[in-house]
Amino acid sequence: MKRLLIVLGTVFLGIGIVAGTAAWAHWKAAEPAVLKAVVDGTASTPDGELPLAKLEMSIYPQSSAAIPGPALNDTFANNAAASQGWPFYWPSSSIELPANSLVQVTIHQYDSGGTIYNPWLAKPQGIVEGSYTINGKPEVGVEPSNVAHTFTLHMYPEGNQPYLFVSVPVPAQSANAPTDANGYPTKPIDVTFTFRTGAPGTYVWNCEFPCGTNYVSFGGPMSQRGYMSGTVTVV
Ligand SMILES: [Cu+2]
Repeated sequence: MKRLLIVLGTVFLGIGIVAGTAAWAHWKAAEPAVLKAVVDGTASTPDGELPLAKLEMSIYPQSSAAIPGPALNDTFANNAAASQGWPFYWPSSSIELPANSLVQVTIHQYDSGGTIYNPWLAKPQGIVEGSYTINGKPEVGVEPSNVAHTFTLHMYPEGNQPYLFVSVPVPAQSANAPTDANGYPTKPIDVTFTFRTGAPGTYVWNCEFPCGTNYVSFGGPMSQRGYMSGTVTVV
């Protein structure tokens, strides 16, 4: 009986330490400032005239003197990001969009890439038809072997929110693209796309290209809010 109590005590202590560490890590990893899509006129749609909001983001292969990267209140993540060169979305992974609007996103892409596991994600999904362009040219997708990252916006596994799913691939910079003093390609690849928001809701987004570390390259930046995942609030 005494031994059983000791075993149980040890198990509960272990659970307590794990839960405590998770709560601590969550509290430390405070979200960056919210990046808001700004309404800039209207656009005509099959549903009539809707507000047109615009949002710009960049993707960098690693931080530099010019672009410090996500400043998380998390020394472990910051150190790993610096030593392993984590890529990140910039200037924020916390996004706010207006409800019942068209949202035009432009991503300035500076990172290299490779082959994505699921070729379905090398094509844009859930966007206004024909709105996907690369450097201003209409495209239907990216070669699955030439993807750098994706911006994949989706729902929590709950049924009480307006449906919203958007996934867009961004192509890789070529390995021999000329770079600047910060080590970034001198010219970004600009990807634009437009999608429609519905009623207010809270969503998450993440990258679906294996750009991280550890198991199937889905660790590190891939599992860290602020780098390759974040939140989307439709208000
Ligand atoms: Cu990525």
